[in-house]
Amino acid sequence: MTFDLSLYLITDPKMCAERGLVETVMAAVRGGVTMVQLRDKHASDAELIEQAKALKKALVGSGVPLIINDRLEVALAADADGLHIGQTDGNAAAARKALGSDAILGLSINTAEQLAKADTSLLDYVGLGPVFATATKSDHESPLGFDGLAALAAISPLPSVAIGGLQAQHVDAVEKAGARGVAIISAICAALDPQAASQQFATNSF
Ligand code: TZP
Ligand code: MG
Repeated sequence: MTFDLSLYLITDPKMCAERGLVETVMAAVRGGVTMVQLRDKHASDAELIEQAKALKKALVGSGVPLIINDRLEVALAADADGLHIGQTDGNAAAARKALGSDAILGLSINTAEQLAKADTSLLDYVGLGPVFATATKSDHESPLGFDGLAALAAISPLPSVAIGGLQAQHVDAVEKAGARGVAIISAICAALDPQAASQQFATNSF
């Protein structure tokens, strides 16, 4: 399935709780978000399946794909559009086999070694980061900066999306570094107005 990495929203359960998960995501989509990833490290599969189904229903007709973080079983049960896996999550081959050739499959990358090891023929995109240190992911790897991002983007055979500590004013530098988009949690989910926050990212190019 076709996808547009330019403004990739990743949800955080706490940051979306007050407004509601679906409400936050749909406000962000109205603001220009092009992809949505459901990410919750602590929810049960059953809880995540329910949330994924609600999001999938809300996104019908928007053209915005729903990606699930880590949980292959959830992606399958909710008929999501794809799966994003990290370096320590399940393997890409099993995910591709289970999801089929049309699913969108992404992998997190922090180093050239990780990229060299990845079977990119199984993947559709890579997430490169963190660009900056961020409080959103307490166990993140060392920050790449824009130079590190550019170095990885240059050797990636796949389109890449940059992640980690990014704000609307960074979009230009990310684009210059060669990534195809920005992946955002706090700057949208924790914004007072997620629609307006998304609009700021969306109007800053890509
Ligand atoms: N992976 C690397 S950094 C990060 C993840 C999931 C968190 C990004 O969140 P934020 O709030 O956009 O910095
Ligand atoms: Mg992961």
